[in-house]
Amino acid sequence: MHRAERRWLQAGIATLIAFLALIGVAALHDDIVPPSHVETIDPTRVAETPPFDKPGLRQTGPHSYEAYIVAHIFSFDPAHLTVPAGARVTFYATSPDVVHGFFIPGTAVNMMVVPGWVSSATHTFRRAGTYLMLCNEYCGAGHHFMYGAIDVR
Ligand SMILES: [Cu+2]
Repeated sequence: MHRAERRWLQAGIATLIAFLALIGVAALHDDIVPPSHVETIDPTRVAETPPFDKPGLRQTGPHSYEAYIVAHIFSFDPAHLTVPAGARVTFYATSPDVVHGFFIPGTAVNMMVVPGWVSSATHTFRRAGTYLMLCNEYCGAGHHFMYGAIDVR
């Protein structure tokens, strides 16, 4: 084998090992896990199905909240949430129409929102600030208008 060929092969294998190690660190240390698609919901009846008939934030403990989000073309309902710093928020999201994304940059919350399923992810907002909620699955002509914000105070 040519020396240059062996070097490229070694570089490729080293890159693969580095990526697998990063995935391992992300999964085990940073708590990044695949979004749970465990719960199902009739996508034609989202507006009548509790708790998605009244989307929004519910406080479940001194620092814990549940946020029920309906992602539809082309907005999130609700599009704006306010929580205190230190709040641990579990997001539950579903879609009555097409596949959307629910992504909060700077956090591990990044899930597909698939009609018929309830996706969930949890994040503790330790630092105050404004966090964006973005749809990162192209969902149609108004996709770029599909965003919201979480104010952490
Ligand atoms: Cu969308």
